[in-house]
Amino acid sequence: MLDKLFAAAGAAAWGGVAFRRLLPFLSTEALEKVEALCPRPKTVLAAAFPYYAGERPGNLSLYARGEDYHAVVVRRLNTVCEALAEQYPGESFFPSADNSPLPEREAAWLAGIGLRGASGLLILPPYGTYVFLGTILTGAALELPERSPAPDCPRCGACRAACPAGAMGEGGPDVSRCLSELTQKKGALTGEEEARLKAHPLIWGCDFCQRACPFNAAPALSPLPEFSTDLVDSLENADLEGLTNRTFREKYGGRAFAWRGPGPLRRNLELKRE
Ligand code: B12
Ligand code: SF4
Ligand code: SF4
Repeated sequence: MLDKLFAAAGAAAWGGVAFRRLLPFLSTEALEKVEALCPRPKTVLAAAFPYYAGERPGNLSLYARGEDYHAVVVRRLNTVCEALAEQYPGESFFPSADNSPLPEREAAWLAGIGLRGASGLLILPPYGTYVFLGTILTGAALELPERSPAPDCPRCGACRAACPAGAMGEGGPDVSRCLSELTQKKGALTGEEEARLKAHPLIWGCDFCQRACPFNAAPALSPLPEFSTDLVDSLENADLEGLTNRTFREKYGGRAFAWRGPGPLRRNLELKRE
C-alpha cells in the first residue's frame, strides 16, 4: 500500500525507519521538539522528490528555482498522511520537509533510499543529489520493508576539490564557510565575507559541490511540475526595485529564496555591481 501511496504522491523513492534508530542523531533540543509534536514516536517514513529541471543559465541555485519545496513536499506527503490516517484510526501522521527537528538525510539513508555522499548530501541515482527529502513522523508502529542502508559514495573527492570556499570537510561542509549559508545570511557581513560573495556566481545558494559529483553528470529530470515549470532562474535589481516586504512576499513568497525577505538578495546583487 505504501508503495502506491508514495508513488501517487510523486516520490521517486521512499523507506521507513524505527524512530529509535534516529536517536543517536538527535540533540536533546531536537528530541524535545519531536516529542512535543508526537509524544510517543515510533516510526519515521522518508521520501525523496527530484527537482532537477535541466541546464538553464541563472543566478539562483537549482534548488530554489521552482515552487518552494517546503510547501510542495509537505503538500505531497499530506496525501500519504491522509490515507494512513484512514488506515490507522486514532494514530497521527506529521509530514515535514527541511524545517523539521528530524535529521532528514540520516532518516532517508537509514531507510535505504540512497547513498551517503561525502558532500553531505543523499544521492539517489538517477537523480543524483538533486532530490528534496521529506519525512512523516508517527506514533504508529508501521510494518516497514527490510532494507539496509546503501553504501557510502565512492569518496572520489570531486565535491571537495570543487568547493571554492574550501568548506568541505570529512563529514560534509563546515557551515561557517559554506557559500550557500553565506548567501542566506542576514545583516552586516565582514569584508572577507563580502569578498567571498562577490566572487560567487550565484546570489542564492551554491551548487559547486553538487555539479562536480559524478552522480550528477546526467541527472534524470524532475517529473514534478512544481519543480520543472514556472521557474525563476535569475533575479536582477529591476525585479526587486520598489518592492516592500509585503509586495516582495506577494510576488515571491512561494519561492525558497524568499524566506529571508528581499534584504539578502538585494545585498548580494549589489555586491556583484561593485
Ligand atoms: C541547516 C541546513 C543547511 C545548512 C547546513 C548544511 C549541513 N550540511 O549541515 C546550509 C545552509 C549550509 C545548507 C546548505 C545546503 N542544503 Co541544507 N539543510 C539544512 C537542514 C535544515 C538541517 C541540516 C542540519 O543542520 N543537520 C544537523 C547537523 C547537526 O548535522 P551535522 O552534524 O552538521 O552533520 C552530520 C551529518 O551531515 C552526517 N553526514 C555527513 N555527510 C552525510 C551524508 C548523508 C547522506 C548522511 C545521511 C549524513 C551525513 O555527518 C555529520 C556529522 O555527524 C537540512 C534539513 C533537515 N532537517 O535535515 C537541509 C538539507 C540537508 N539541505 C538540503 C539542500 C538541498 C541544501 C543545498 C544543496 C542547497 C543549495 N544548493 O545551496 C546546500 C548543500 C550544502 C551541502 N553540501 O551540504 C537538502 C539535502 C537533500 C539531499 N539530497 O541530501 C536537505 C535535506 C533539505 C531537504 N528537506 O531536502 N543546508
Ligand atoms: S554548497 Fe558550495 S560552499 Fe557549500 S560546501 Fe558545497 S561547494 Fe562548498
Ligand atoms: S563528488 Fe565524489 S566524493 Fe563527493 S559526493 Fe559525489 S561521489 Fe561522493
